[in-house]
Amino acid sequence: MFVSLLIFSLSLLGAPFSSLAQNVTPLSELQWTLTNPNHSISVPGHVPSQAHLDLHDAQVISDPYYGLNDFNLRWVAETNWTYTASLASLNLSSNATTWLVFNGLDTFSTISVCNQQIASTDNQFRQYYFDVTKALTGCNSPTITINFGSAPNIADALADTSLNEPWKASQLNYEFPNRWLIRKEQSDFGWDWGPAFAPAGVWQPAYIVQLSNNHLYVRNTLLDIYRQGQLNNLPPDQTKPWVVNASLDVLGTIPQHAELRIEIKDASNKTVTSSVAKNVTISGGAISGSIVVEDSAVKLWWPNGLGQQNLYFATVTVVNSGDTVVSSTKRTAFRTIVLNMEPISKRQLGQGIKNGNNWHFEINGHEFYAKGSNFIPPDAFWPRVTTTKIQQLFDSVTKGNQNMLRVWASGAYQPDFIYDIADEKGILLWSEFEFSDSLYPVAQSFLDNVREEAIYNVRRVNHHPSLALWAGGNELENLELYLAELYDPGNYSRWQKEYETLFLNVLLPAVYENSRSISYIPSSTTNGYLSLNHSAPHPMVERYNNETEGYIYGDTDHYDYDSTVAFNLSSYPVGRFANEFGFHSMPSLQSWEEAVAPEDLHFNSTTIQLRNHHYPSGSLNTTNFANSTKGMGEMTIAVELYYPTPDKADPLANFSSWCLATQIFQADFYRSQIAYYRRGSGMPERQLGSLYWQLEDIWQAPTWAGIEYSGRWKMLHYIAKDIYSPVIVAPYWNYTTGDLTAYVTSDLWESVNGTVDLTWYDWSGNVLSNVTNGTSSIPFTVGALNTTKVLQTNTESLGKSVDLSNAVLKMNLTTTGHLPNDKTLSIFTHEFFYHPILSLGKARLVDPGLNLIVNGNNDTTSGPTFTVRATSGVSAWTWLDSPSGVVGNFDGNGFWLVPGETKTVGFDVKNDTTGGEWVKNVTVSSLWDFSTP
Ligand code: BMA
Repeated sequence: MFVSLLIFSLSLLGAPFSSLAQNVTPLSELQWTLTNPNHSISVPGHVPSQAHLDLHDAQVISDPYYGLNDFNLRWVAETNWTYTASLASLNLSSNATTWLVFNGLDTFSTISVCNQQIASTDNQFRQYYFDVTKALTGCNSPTITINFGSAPNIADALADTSLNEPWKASQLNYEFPNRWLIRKEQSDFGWDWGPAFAPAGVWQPAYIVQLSNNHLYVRNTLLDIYRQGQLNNLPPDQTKPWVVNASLDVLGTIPQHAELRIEIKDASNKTVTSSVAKNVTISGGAISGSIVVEDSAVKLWWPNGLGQQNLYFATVTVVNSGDTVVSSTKRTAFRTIVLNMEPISKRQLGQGIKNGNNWHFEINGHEFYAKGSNFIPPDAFWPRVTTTKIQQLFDSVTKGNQNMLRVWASGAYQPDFIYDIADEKGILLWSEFEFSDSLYPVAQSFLDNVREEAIYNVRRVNHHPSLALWAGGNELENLELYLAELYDPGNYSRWQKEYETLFLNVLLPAVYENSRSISYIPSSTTNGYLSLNHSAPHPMVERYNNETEGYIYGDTDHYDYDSTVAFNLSSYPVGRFANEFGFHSMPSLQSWEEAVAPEDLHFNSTTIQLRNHHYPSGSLNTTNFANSTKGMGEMTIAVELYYPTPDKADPLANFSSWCLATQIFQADFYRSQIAYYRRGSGMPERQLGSLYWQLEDIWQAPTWAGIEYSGRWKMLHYIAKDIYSPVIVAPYWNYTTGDLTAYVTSDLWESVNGTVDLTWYDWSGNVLSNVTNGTSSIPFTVGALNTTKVLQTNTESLGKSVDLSNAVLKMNLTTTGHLPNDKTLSIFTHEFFYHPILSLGKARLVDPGLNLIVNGNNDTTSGPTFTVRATSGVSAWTWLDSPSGVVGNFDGNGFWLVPGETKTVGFDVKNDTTGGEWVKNVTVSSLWDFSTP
């Protein structure tokens, strides 16, 4: 049924209702039809939606994620699609101006109303709005038609005609080519973790807006909250009051003498302040002004684990002669977040920090350790990404002890609801413009298009306290410019100039001219700037490779698919911040079963190989198994190097064990790196962040993800949760020299005392009394954001008295302290089992004799818990597995046990289709089970 939304504005000054201000109808309420060019397909369509989703709903195509549909459905991407609807039901007023407002069209559309062409669009990331009053005049049976051209075909056509083709050798190609020529989600054309559907449709909400005379419609709201005097990228003076700068982008004509009123309310609806804005300006369809809010009037917003997420509501109202014209309310908060890239100070040098520049975030003036991962598009089809899905995903983020996600630069700008959830949960979103792994065109029309996209999105999301940073794009300075210099030195200055044109001259001003609260970097991985001068025409001069020997600059990324060096600590980069690093693994059998036919469930079946896109085929070629085989081989080699290899009689059980084995290597490798980077907080590099690649899956495939498409946690997410605990103990082993140390590392903001118990066992669980300090209790004090050594020994000498293949060191830490901004005293514990032999495949594992007890099966409120006990040997990489039919996660997993030890964990159910029966089918295994039949 069609329901029209009548929005009245209630004056904050107490005036009575004004007359009809706006009539806003979501286009989702129309009856849409989707057709192909020859009308052989004509099915119900939706807004927001995409052609693939509507075709699947109408059963024209099967599930796009099933089997090899990534390849089979290319015809959908290569077809033009038309969405049509009648506007007859709308009762459009003839005394009003009528606008079409689209918050997102994907991508090449031609829009007609009453058979009159209104406009064409070519940017998925822009908001478009069109006055359609004339087209509707005298139109008896009004219709709207939106024709979407095939993005891959248009990109190819542009490539044929483009005079401004960026340098070819720099362009990483996945499946469909020429992605860099168009402003559409770059991973829609394929990526090394995802499919290539290149969908088309109205992917964001859209509206028909009717405005009677003198009324306005707010199409975008900018709120910028910063400390007086604050400048982008520089730490502000925290004693200054807050400035709340507001700016409304509107449709309609802003009255010349309009005022702006800004009211701030707290979460309980209590007014904090309400004042008329100063410095009001009206220009370019926007009205702007600001107020000052005293520091003491509001509470700060903090990220997860660092304090509370205090939220406020800001209402910005346009007032004309005492009457409210229009108002807009945004939920927001008070915080400063800065990426500090300033030179290392004398004070820092005095603390033992190596010279160079800083590269860390500061929240409300405090350094903190950024713990997290990289967030890719959660689905190949955005319209089916639900609030529930993101809430569950972000719950996993906070449960995983993460406080920051890097929103990777070639999906889409996140919709507001995703920032809203991050605001509530305290997840900082390092956000990026959508440019990745390519140089990009610099034709004027391309730059103008990008400028509009950037300004719209910067203004749209700036009110969210979770917004942590804007980065120009992914792997540009460190990879694209590096490749250009390496392979095309003769033209390097051209490529660098073009890069600066886009990333320093277009994107940087889009941030600096609309926000003072957010930092900007041109590239995700960067050595930072040589100079920053906000008054200069080009404020930022990049450092590039202008380095002084022995100094440390910038953030790092690290990928090494030669697993022989995976645990060689000297192969890890030393930098100030690790913004991505990783290795791929298989998803669980349960995830594979969602998407792959039973006969294809083996490691190198055609379907599984072709769903593995590391390494990408680089083209539309569906017979290129060579690259996939290489990626599958890397996983196999790593397992063979470090663990007993699965060898089960039942092929499905064997496949499942192999999937798990690849996850164990992945988790082991990431844990080693995270422990290393975190220890760097107390080392000369003063390393203050690790964000691994990648948080979650876009579909069911071998990827770097820690969370599978359904929400199921891989080994990685459990192990990351563990190693991101506030205070950790971890070993650091040079297996060539035998030098073994252990450090306690803390990201608390206060110094804490505690003990680490160290006990050597053999694999049967006997304490090795012949090892010096076979068992010992080491007291420690670890400073705020610091590390301290608790063990120094050598495994070569240890090997003289002990069979290293039959030895395990259990490290057990306990301390008490306060989480930042938390008055309650918490107990922090952490465990690490170290083995002085590189390959567990050569360790003298024994059957741990695992028992599993299900407690409180009938408890429907807190759910059951699971107690695991080892009875006869050390249980390595203990794995609780939940069956198909239930999605959720255990509180902990992948843990180790010595005989007699138990561990009890709960399970958080996200989706249960078994009516509780799943509990009976939970299983437990350990590394030992790989070699049992
Ligand atoms: C980096 C990322 C992504 C990529 C990942 C895995 O290159 O920035 O572009 O998917 O590693 O290869």
